[in-house]
Amino acid sequence: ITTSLAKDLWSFPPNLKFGAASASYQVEGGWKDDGKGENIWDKYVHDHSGLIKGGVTGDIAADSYHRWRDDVKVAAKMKLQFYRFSINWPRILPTGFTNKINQAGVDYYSDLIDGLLAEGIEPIVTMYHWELPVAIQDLGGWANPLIVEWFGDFARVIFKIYAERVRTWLTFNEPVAFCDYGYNSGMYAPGVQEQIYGPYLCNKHVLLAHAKAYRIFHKEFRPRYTGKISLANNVLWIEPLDLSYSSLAELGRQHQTGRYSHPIFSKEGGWPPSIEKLMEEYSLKQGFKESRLPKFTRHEIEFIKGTADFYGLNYYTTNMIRPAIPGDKPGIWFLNGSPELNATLLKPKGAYYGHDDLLPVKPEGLRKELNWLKEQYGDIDFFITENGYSTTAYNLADYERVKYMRDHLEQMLLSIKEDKVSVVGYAAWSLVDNFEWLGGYSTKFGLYEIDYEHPNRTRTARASAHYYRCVIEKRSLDVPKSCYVKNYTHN
Ligand code: GBH
Repeated sequence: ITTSLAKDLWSFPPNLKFGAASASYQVEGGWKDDGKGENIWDKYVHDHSGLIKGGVTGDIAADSYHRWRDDVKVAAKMKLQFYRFSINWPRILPTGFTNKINQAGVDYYSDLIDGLLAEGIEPIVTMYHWELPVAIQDLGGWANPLIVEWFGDFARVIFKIYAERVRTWLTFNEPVAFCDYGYNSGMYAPGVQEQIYGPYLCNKHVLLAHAKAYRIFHKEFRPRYTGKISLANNVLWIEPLDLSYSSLAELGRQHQTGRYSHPIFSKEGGWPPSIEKLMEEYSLKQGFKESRLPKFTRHEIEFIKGTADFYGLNYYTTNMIRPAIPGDKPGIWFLNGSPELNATLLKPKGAYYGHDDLLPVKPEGLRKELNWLKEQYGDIDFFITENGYSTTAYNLADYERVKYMRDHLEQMLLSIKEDKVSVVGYAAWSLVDNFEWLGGYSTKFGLYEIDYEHPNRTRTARASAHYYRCVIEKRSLDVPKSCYVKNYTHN
């Protein structure tokens, strides 16, 4: 394989769009303004402030609920082609259900969408980036099969209001993260610690809810408005620590990524066969009468299969895998492994790190992941819905982030040019600094820095914002040296 690209191949294909992403709880604030209902993150953070670094909350965050015009302004300054943001479910439906629609919430996203369109920036909407209405969690949340209908109802409401102006939709952000962290380790909202069924019920219901929304969109809205819809999967690239573990690594990928991809993107549909077999054997061995991985009916398999117009992926990192040895504590994905696989995940050698030591930087993993996905699911369009680097302190000279972006864009170009993978979008995570879940405000992912001491939450360009604008303007990785240095002129 070619690992570095000849200069004349450094241009980006014209159909590839550049943008940035955010999520409602992480930036909006205004957590109880103007009739908004409570979501599970509002509650989780208020109830367990000890779990969040610095004891902070998302009550104000970047205050995008009031300062969305500043977000549009910085997106325009960077010449972004799209801005991916998410809709806070109970801001639109305060009870979680369709009995009550909160007009102020409707207007908020409507204004944001119009503001973006006025600048020629495409709005891309994530319908769920973890902001479940508390009332629905009280009924079991993602463990309750009725959520499929409830999410479908919510989807229909927002399609009705916004589908004329929004042409790219993502149902879910990283279901593997909110199912495993929310219903397994319980480190994320809603904080359910249940390793037996929780993450697998969530897995199945999310897939059905995704398919439900896809089918509503295609049947009731797409004929009038056109548009595309998919989901944003978290993809962790997994390498065998030793070549003899390569089939274990493959099983790991199927467990991490395949469970949320195979049912939608494969020709045959349903769970990845290797995982179905593994879960059945393991469950019987544990004394259960059947697999803990809930079965799909024939009808459900068909219902889910083929419900995506492209593949959305959030790529951050790569891990190594090896069989568990005595003393390992297999946990869940991203932490250290999985008990079902009897395997352990390790940090790769030779990686560099941002502030978040859970995310070792391995740009080559992006290319390997894209190749693997293409091999598994065919020659479809791929949209990189997140990719980003964390820094710690207030610091505008974020040259490591510039390097991170450059290195990942290079791997993306290699995929496109050498491996002939169709990549149609790249979203930098994130537009501005935001509430980094358990990391609070100590972990910073923004291209623009937020001044949390200032009531206006002033947005200031980092070096990476300047670099990204250069790349977007030139549509090439080959940018002048001046693009690599800090520049405040567009601030
Ligand atoms: C993305 O997840 C999210 O979509 C986004 O909201 C987030 O801001 C971004 O990454 C940066 O983290 O402290 O042990 O709970 C990426 C996958 C999974 C990485 C959960 C961090 C949490 C570690 N993330 N993991 S822990």
